[in-house]
Amino acid sequence: MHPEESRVSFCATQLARIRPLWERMLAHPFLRDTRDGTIPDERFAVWMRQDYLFVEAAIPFIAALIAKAPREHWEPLAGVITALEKELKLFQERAEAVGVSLRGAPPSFTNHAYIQFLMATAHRGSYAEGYTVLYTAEKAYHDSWKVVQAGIDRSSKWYPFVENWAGESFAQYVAYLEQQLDLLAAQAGPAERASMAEYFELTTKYEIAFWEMAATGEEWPG
Ligand code: MP5
Repeated sequence: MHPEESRVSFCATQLARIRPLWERMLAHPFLRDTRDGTIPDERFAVWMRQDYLFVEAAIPFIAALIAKAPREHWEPLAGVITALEKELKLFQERAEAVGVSLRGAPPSFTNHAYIQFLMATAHRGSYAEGYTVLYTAEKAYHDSWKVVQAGIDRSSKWYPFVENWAGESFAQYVAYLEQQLDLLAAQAGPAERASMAEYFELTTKYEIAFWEMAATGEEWPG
């Protein structure tokens, strides 16, 4: 690696490189409408049902990452699984509170594709590539829910989701992932680093597609 490159944060470099995409994600009408309290309940329920399935699928994704992880990442990643189980309970609690059935729909086309992408990356990619997807998805959610946090009424029935992803403990978790991903990138060769950059961008596109799916209630072809 060029000596200069190891001193520059991989994450910061990628975020700067794809800034217009990232901004597009943060400007998504789904986030704006949730922030402003104008999101129809049925629209929000579409996201809840789909994200519940996504979070569930994230558990075997993390498990597959653990299989490739260095020893010192086992415990933190096991902690991620515990956090995901807790998150599923948050979805169940909110769903019950507002009368939404979380088993009301199969994964949408976009959700299905995103989950396949997670699993394929964890099983077929390198550890650093899988970790890139993990970081980017978590950072995307943190930044997205920060947008919502900036204006949502604290008494909103959706506020517990804001607290979950925009809160301080999630911010610290994302900062930890960022530091670890920067280390993995510094240890990677140029070819792997280029591929990690591609995964970074692809994951961001899936995140935009996910908000879009939730906002439009996308249907499967056929
Ligand atoms: C996350 C999520 C955050 N719940 N859904 C999508 C589509 N992207 C990212 O992941 P986690 O594991 O719920 O914190």
